[in-house]
Amino acid sequence: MARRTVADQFVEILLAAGVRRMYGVVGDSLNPVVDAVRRHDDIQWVHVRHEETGAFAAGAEAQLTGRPAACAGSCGPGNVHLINGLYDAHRSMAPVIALAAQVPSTEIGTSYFQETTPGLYFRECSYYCETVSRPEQLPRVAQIAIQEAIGRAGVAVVVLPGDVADQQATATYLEHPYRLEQQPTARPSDAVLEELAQMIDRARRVTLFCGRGVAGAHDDVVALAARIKAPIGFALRGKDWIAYDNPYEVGMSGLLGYGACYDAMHECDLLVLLGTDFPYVQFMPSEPKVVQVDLRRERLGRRSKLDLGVWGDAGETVRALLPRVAEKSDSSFLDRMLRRHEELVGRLRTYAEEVSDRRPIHPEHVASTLDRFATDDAVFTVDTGMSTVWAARLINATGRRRLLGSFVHGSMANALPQAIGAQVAYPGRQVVALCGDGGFAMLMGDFLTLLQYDLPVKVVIFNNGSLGMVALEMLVAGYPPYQTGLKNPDFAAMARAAGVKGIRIEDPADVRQGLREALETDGPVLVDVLTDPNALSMPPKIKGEQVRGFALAMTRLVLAGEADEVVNMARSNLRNLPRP
Ligand SMILES: Cc1ncc(C[n+]2csc(CCOP(=O)(O)OP(=O)(O)O)c2C)c(N)n1
Ligand SMILES: [Mg+2]
Repeated sequence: MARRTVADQFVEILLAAGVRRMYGVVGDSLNPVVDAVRRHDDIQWVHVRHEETGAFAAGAEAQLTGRPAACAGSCGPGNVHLINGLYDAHRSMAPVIALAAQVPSTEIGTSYFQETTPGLYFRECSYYCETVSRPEQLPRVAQIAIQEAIGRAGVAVVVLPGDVADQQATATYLEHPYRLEQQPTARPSDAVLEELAQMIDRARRVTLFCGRGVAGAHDDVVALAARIKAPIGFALRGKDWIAYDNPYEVGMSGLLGYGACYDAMHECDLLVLLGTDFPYVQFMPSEPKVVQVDLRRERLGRRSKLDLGVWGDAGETVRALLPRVAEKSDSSFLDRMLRRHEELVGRLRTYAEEVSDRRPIHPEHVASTLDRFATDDAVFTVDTGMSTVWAARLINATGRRRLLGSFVHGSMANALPQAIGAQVAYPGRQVVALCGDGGFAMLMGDFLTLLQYDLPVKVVIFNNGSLGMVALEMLVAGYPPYQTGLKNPDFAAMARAAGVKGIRIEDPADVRQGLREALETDGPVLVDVLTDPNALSMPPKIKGEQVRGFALAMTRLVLAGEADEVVNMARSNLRNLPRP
């Protein structure tokens, strides 16, 4: 019988915890683990071209499936490369087990070739990071790592020297059926529920603002809104869970927000935050009373003054609250917000329609066409940058679709790697990556992973020849855009040279046909759409100083002899130019 190694034991423990994939790049110190993966049927090694991609992909898989996923990097540089993706996974609450291989245990502490100290640099992007220095230690370290990842929802790192991984497994491990689906009910105490019910009963205008914590509670939240005549707004991470089949929806707040959400949050007299850690205090109102409901007690009150902090699961709280609150009869606030929302969103839709034949191609047209043609259960991954704006506003939730981005960590180049994780986990599902040209080029090597595994991801590049979002930030802050231009290849030709179908769209008349063809193709496709570099987006509410900043930047451009640029910018953005 073959020798059972520490690496085998590690893989078996991962399997028992529901891990089905390990994303990474092989390397000397990792060989025992890679070989153990090879010898076990139910776990697959997914060979990426950059470890950062592996970490993003594992994070995406974990977010979509709810099961832990794993990634791995060889000693030193191999696992240093994991870092940015792990930050994203950790901050997105994705249970990811990262294996950081280490130099031989006898060499640790000697400045050996490739030696690093993972415990130092994974500290901030994990709940747990421990080194296994003897075979007997592995079972419990692996077990604890998994518990930390699934229990606290984040990253756990196991540091394993190659020589230890290759030793005979000695200790037996503590068997433990993980029962990943179990979820305890966390219902607030009766006293707190009663207090909240009274606050709602006393209020005249209530707004509900939802985050990711309302996942699974759609119908309950909508029922509460119906009962208390409350508009429902959301943060981007709440969109998938609440922005469909919802007659009370008033859109999204935040820098990328749209619709009447901002108004509903500011004009209510009681704002109820449900399962959201929405980060921007600038968008929080100061007038209304504020209640926050969150399962994570440490998060209560960290973004806004609170009149009541409720420790509990959002869905449980809403369900327990429903029979306790009185039905409101006055729906004038709700009606007003819904009317305003319809008007604002109508404008957004009409705009995307009106610009459909504009040259250069307007990105809104591309996003809304994708929304129209994509399947009902598609997974969209969106790059940090303007793609996130277009998706947030124009890709509609259906209850079955998922929208993944780097919404908390805010890293570029996330969309392609996340699409890889999504497609590997769901081979039959439509996966569409909305990429910036800057973001795509940043981890472009992993386009080849689509080829490697024939992953049918549809990569749509919003090729505006610019680090567009930063150009906008510069303008708003009063700097003329500098070092934001990108000289790009014909990405579609590049894809074809790599053996992948490539479609280049330069003419607005080809957008519909090109995207439809891409979505209908069986294998991977890259669609390179030349989009308007001047398409900017403004937050729903703009401060006076930002307007002045924008004006100032325009003036500077004129003074620098770039008046044409200003005219182009204004032409492209008549809809968006802020009104002081
Ligand atoms: C790793 C990383 N580097 C830099 C940034 C700062 N940043 C945010 S968006 C952006 C520009 C993205 O450009 P592109 O991908 O072309 O998207 P666009 O905004 O043009 O649609 C930059 C540089 C970041 N968020 N992450
Ligand atoms: Mg760009």
